[in-house]
Amino acid sequence: MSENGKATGIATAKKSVKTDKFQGHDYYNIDELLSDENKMARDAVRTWVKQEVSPIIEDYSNRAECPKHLFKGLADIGAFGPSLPVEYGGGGMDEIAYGIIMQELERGDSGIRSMASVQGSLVMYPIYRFASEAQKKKYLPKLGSGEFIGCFGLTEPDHGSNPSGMTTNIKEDGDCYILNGAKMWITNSPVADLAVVWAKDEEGKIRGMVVETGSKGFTTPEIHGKWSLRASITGELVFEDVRVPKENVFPEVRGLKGPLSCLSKARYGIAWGAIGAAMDCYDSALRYSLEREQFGKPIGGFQLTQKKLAEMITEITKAQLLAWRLGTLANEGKASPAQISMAKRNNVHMALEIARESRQIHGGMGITNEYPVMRHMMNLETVLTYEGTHDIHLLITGMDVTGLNAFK
Ligand code: TGC
Ligand code: FAD
Repeated sequence: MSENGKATGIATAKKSVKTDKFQGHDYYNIDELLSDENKMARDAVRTWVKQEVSPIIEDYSNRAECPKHLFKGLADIGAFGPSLPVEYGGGGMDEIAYGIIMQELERGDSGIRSMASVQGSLVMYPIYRFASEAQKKKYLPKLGSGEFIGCFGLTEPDHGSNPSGMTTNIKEDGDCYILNGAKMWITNSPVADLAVVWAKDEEGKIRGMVVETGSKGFTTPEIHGKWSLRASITGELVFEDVRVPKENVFPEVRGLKGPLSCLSKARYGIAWGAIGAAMDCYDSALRYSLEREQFGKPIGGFQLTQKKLAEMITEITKAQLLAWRLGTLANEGKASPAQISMAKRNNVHMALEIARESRQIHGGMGITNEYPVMRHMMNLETVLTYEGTHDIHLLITGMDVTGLNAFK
């Protein structure tokens, strides 16, 4: 059943595969649990993705180029910090609206959702939560409007899953700190105006700070050769004696809980986002299975194809319910980091499995860019790893239920 409760009419769909014919899938009438504002946000972003993302994404992805012009459009549709207060550049909506916006963006492409996740949850959120009032006023409106692009530097070449081992450091020097070190795999760094950077102070405590990319000694080389998230730009952050004004360092927060609280916000968005990629793969497979004939009938009429489709919609429905419940907990300020980990892990893995099954239903055509499936599949390999790997999230759940730490 489609989201508006009508029969899908997919069987009568035209042959042109380039037009974006996506429609949402809502087998359990979850729409009834959404507010009017949630549905309006969803529909507006879906329309924007159909108009601005779908027509260009295969081409940009093929060329491994970031569609930078979309930053402004993302700002205009309110994709940067949807649940942050309006006076701080956000959208003033609830957490479910934030989630559903990420779902629609990732339906278009995980890299487009990444543009919004980083800007809203990993750059605006820490500035909103941890920076001085003067810093909030200086940066948040321009980040919310897309005038400034931000990036988030936690991962280092030798410290990915274990960020507490970071070696990037600051040393006090008059009215500045001197920043040295390097960050790796940083989404948007080559196009960023500023970076939220996490580094150890002289006491070995992790501190957060805003570093402007024009600063002397600060470079952001691009990482090339990615087979995944090709429409998203990724780079390094290299700091060689960079002078960071003291007012740019977040005054109160110390320790890993600073960056990890930002990750909770972004992981929550990914738990929703992955459903978008899964729905697109399912939608494409369902339509293809009704159009493609072998042995004299549509392949959707064979039991083995129906098994794949039935399992896909079952898994999507379970993931939707998980995300919706997590959203209601988040609205009440009660979503725990471990609950967020479970949803991120489950939903991304679910989406990747669906992409693989969908690729099979498309046969040989499934490996081409005539269909979105292989692009989603390759993207989801990154999504499975960033913001905490699949196994790290399993260990977070394991620790939560046993009380025993199996990381170390
Ligand atoms: P641990 O001792 O467990 O925790 C240190 C402190 O942090 C607190 N905490 C959290 N706080 C808020 N939110 C969370 N999710 C939190 N998780 C833990 C914790 O209570 C403790 O507080 P306190 O007061 O006692 O100091 O730290 P650990 O060193 O043992 O590490 C735990 C571990 C492995 C789970 C953590 O380091 C981890 O999550 N590792 C994965 C790293 C990761 O996710 N990196 C992501 C980099 S950013 C990214 O990928 C962006 S992609 C962007 C895009 O394009 O979309
Ligand atoms: P490692 O930590 O080296 O892990 C390798 C393998 O070992 C994994 O399978 C992992 O699960 C496993 N492993 C590690 N520790 C354990 C353990 N204790 N027990 C069992 N298994 C373990 N980071 C940022 O800070 N900002 C960004 O904007 C950003 N964007 C990214 C964009 C892309 C395209 C990619 C690919 C990554 C990005 N990252 C970013 C980094 C990302 O968060 C890390 O890649 C991720 O946290 C994993 O770190 P790693 O790659 O060093 O892998």
